[in-house]
Amino acid sequence: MLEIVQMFAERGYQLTPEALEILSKKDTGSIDHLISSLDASTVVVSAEHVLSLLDGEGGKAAKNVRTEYQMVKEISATSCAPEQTGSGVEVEVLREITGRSTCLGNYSDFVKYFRDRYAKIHDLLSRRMSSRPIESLGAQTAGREVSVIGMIMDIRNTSRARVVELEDPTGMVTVLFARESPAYEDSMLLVTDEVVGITGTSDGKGRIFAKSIVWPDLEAQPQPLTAASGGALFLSDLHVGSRKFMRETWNRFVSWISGEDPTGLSSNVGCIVIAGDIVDGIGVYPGQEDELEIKDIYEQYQLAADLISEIPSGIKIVISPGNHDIVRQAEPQPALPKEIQSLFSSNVIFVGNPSWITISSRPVLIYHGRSIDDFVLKVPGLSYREPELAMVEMLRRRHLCPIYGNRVSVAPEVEDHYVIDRPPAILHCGHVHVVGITRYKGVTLINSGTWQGQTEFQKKMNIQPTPGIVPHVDLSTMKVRKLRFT
Ligand code: D5M
Ligand code: FE
Ligand code: ZN
Repeated sequence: MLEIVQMFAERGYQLTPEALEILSKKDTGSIDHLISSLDASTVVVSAEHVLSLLDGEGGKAAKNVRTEYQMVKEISATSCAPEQTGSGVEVEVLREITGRSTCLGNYSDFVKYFRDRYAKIHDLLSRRMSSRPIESLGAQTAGREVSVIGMIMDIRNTSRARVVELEDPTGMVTVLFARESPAYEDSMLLVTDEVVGITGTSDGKGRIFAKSIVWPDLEAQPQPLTAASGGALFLSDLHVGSRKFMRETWNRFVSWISGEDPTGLSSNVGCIVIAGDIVDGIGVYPGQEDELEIKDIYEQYQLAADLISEIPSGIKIVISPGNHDIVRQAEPQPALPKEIQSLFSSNVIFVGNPSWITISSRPVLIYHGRSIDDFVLKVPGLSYREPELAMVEMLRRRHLCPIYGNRVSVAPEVEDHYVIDRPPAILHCGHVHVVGITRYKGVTLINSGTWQGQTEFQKKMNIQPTPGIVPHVDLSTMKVRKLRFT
């Protein structure tokens, strides 16, 4: 027992008695493995930590991302046993932008937007570290260890260091990550416009030699005690109207959800969330015209409404928009317009992008996921093949779209709607057309793939979609299954 406590203490962790109890039954090798997968921000290792990490044994380790993986079994839609029966789950919309947009795009809007982002994330970071205002880094701090919280204004590389300009409401400081310093590798993960904490040695002349970075991150979430029941399905990127929309695969899904399902799993589904790109739209990318089966966007929505009406009407359906939908491109995007909504049946609930809802009391954060394009471009180790790892980066930063002014155009609302101020039970994205599922700090991350085969455009971009796979979440156990309809 003492040996185990020592193994953790040597690496800077404390153990709760419950965690020690569980670990006392494990061999040294697996304990060692567990320690190495702990998040650096953890101080006290609890039983929940240990259980969630043991749960992830056999998972893969990402290059730059410390995540907790849960192996998700891939099973065919006809070979799984139901956990329970009974649908009728409650769906509630908590927060979304529709009708509340305040942005005019003035200079003062940008100032307010970034101030709000800073204030919100500063609050989250302040729970994990104490910091001082940048303006207080005068000559008297020379040679002393200091901590500050700031927004990353610029990142550049020199032959010897990564150089970051950090700003808070009181001033700017230059942070240096020397190539040989332990924080150098972590500094590769920094992106512009995110808010982080930095600890290092001040030179008293406006520079800090960094020792460590603190991200706002999530605390590991224990499994919530609230009882939830039923099942939910997560879909996105139907791209109705595209020649590549997979009608037969959809028909198989509709048959299954309508009860042609010997296992009965479908009968507990009470809610289906669709996270954007309902239709293919028009003029979204060069040469799209040639790939459209339906060239009128209203007709595309009419067909989408017909296809969705094939789902039994007792199931609640939540639709949020994406970049192919008929709403403003700047995010946050409002819900689909009323004239489009009127095409759909009454079991459909329309929300903006992003949105917070609850399904059977589980908080769900829905975001189409355009920022994944920027993450993949800027953070080493991320790719379109594993969109769930980019989603982990959202949680680590407590922000859905930290990088400002790249591919995603975010409107400067007075409030930053992209801050993840509390942990969702589920973060649901799409956009990438690749199914990706993982668990991070107790949050279930789902990227729900697509119903569109590979387009010529995606072929050129080397994007290999995984269409016709539906993630199913059992809301009582939070177990995720992938149902394959191809
Ligand atoms: O996005 C479908 C996929 O295509 C998704 O992985 C992003 C990728 N994509 C979209 N636009 C671009 C550009 N301009 N360059 C590179 N990759 C891109 P969807 O939103 O469904 O079209
Ligand atoms: Fe899409
Ligand atoms: Zn998209």
